[in-house]
Amino acid sequence: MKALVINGPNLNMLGTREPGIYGTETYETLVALCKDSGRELGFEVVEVYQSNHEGAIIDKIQEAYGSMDGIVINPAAYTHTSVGILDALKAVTLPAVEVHISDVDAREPFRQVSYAGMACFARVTGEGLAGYRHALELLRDRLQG
Ligand code: CA2
Repeated sequence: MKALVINGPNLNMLGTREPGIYGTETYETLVALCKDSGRELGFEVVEVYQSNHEGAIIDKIQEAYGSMDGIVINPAAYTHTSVGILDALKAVTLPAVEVHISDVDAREPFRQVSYAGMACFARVTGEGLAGYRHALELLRDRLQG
């Protein structure tokens, strides 16, 4: 089993600002958490990718076709705007889980809209960084059928 974890814009800033919403842990901690959790859950590969650019995220999703078994994605702000990311997820037909650190449904109305989520079989919100482990667990269960 090979998983690709994708993080969208500004998530590389974790731990530097807005600790009340996103916590105090850094992006490096998140990468380590994904890799460690993935290993424990039985994944052979967990690649963790971050970009601030919509097109780069779309390229990465396309590259996963044929080389990865599933995707965990936090598209960050692009969650609420990007039909391009939705279309890429639909095009590759890989099982995908949407994850958000904060409880997006309890925040501003514009954060309660998710385009990417329409191509995902599961959604994890409001669990902080631990939500990435939960998302990988849901992906593992789906892949192991
Ligand atoms: O809760 C989430 O995971 C979000 O995807 C995070 C996005 C936000 O636009 C979504 O509505 C919900 C923002 C990520 C920005 O992360 C920062 C981290 C530290 C400092 C500033 C921003």
